Amino acid sequence: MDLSQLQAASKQYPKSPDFTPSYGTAGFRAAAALLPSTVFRCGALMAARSLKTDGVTGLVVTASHNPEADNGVKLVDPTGYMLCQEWEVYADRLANAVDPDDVLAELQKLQDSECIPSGHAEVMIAHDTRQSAAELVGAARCGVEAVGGAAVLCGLLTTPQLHWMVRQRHLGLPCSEESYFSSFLRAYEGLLRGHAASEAQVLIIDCANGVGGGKLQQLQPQLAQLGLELDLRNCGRGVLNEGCGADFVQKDRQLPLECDGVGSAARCAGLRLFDGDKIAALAALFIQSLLEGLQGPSVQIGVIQTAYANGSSTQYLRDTLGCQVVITPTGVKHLHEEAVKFDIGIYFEANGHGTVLFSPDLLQRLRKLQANEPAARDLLALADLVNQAVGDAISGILLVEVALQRLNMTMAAWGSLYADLPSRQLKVTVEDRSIVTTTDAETRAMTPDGLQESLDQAVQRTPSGRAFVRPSGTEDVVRVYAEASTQEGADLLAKTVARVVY
Ligand code: 16G
Repeated sequence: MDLSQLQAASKQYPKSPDFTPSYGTAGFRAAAALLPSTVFRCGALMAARSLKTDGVTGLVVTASHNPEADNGVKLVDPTGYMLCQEWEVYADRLANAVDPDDVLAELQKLQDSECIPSGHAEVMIAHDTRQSAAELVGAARCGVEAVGGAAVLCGLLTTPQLHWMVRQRHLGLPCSEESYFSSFLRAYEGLLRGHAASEAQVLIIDCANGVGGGKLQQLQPQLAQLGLELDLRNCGRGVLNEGCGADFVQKDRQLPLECDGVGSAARCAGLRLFDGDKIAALAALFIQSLLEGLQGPSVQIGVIQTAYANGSSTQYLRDTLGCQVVITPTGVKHLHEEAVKFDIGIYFEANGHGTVLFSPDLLQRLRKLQANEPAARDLLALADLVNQAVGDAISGILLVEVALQRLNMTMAAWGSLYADLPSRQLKVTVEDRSIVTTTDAETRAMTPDGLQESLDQAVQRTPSGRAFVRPSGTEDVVRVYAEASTQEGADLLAKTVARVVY
């Protein structure tokens, strides 16, 4: 790695002295104005990672569901997965280096401890629709180039699109946006051939005024030809994530803007919440139905959830479907890590983040069988339909469509696979969220002293009660989750726990 230009370039992106960025659930997030130094350094880091792995890495400038004024950066390994967790420590150290000398010293340390070879580094960079994107993409590019790497500017993309493209590069497969769309469409069409509903399906989608809206517009005509009409709301006129978006709908349990007057027969996210847990249940049911047609040894399905998963969904998956269920801490990286241990790993957080992963061994077996077994063909198409790099809302929508049509299932039938236990989420603003630490996949609080005991007492008083607290990884708050046999019980439990935290 050529570090000769680093200090000079780093001077253009000074870190404000009070800013102590921390690598959170999925990268760095903060008020956009604070981030140029962080993003510059992440550019340099991902160039180093590219050299270390001899592969192309990725970087996305986005703060997902945060407000427009925030921004952030997500880092992608050459496999298309998130940056490996061992390197998060380097990201933290670099982001907190006080000045250009310190940045150089940190990168030198990294170079030595990881034995970074010299060679050609390449980093693919994308961004969402936030106004601060241009400046931060410039900082990322400068960071890559400051250590002699090449930045490939991929423009406006969803995060999962960039993950997918990086993975395709790694596999030596076509990696353009066009191939992203065409591969999903091909798989979608294949799975519904001979099984499609007789009438066109209309789907209302809340695009949260973000990057996904434009992408769905690009898919709209081809999907309409395949019998799926997208009716896009919050598609760019309003403010990003304000009164809309999955996070808003799931946490606040409110209909998003532009969705008033949607008839109760219409299907859209928001009228009745079909959350990540419901998607996991549907995916597991659908996959089990496909596996019935497959000859040979049984296929191990694992469903990975977090503590936010509704208790009824876990019970349904375990007891009714007989799936193995694993609970991990919040954040896709944790679920993903467990999902790869199964032949088919289904992971969805309650907030909808998630995907279905097929193991390389299973894919190989399916490829051998596909000439004679329609079930193998279907499962292979499913692996193409569902983004294998990372959770992807666009691909998730298509998965749900296919599953409902293939299972011949109405929304009502899907909704009543199991009845959710009433739940409530609250967030508590505290001076320092890091005083709350947790264990057992975030289900128990370790600190501050006495918190877990008070929580246990409140839970014991609540029929079918369950509650936990955790520090958010994306906002300066502590989150509270409670569930109970009645809504009043869940509300009361959440309030009681919030008071204890406060
Ligand atoms: C990020 C994570 C998501 C997690 C959420 C939790 C990714 C791609 N995204 O959006 O998995 O559920 O943060 O946010 O990993 P919180 O820590 O603020 O509750």
